[in-house]
Amino acid sequence: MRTLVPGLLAGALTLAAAGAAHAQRGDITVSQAWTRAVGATAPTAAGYLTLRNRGATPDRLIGAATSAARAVEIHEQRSEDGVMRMRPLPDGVPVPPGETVTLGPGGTHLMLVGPTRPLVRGERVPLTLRFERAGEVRVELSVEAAGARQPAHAGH
Ligand SMILES: [Cu+2]
Repeated sequence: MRTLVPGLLAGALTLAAAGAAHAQRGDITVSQAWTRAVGATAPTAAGYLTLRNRGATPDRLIGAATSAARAVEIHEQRSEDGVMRMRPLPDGVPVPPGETVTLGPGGTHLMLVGPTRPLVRGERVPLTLRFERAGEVRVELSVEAAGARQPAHAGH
């Protein structure tokens, strides 16, 4: 994944409306929010995004919700004895000051449990993230192809 020039990122965020693939609230910015297309009967869908803490105080992603799924859990995924396993992260995801944390394939991710409808490639799925300090941040997951390994607009 290419890295955005900080100045350009700040400019882009100023223009971003609430509910876009980029969002900002307080010291927290959210970008590269995406998921994959799934059918109506899929038990789960994964959500990925990049979190940045521009402030001087630690924050933490503690929850999320979307109308497109029954629940959203925060999972970590790791290989144990050669087997990939997922488990919920009850304490959420720390976002230390000045750092960027990426939730992506093969690692920490959001798990949309029980999608309430098909997720169609090209659409955007509203998602509300809840942070310990920054509060609620509304963003949209862009729905990529079923086998996508990264968002189509990575590098914008
Ligand atoms: Cu999971």
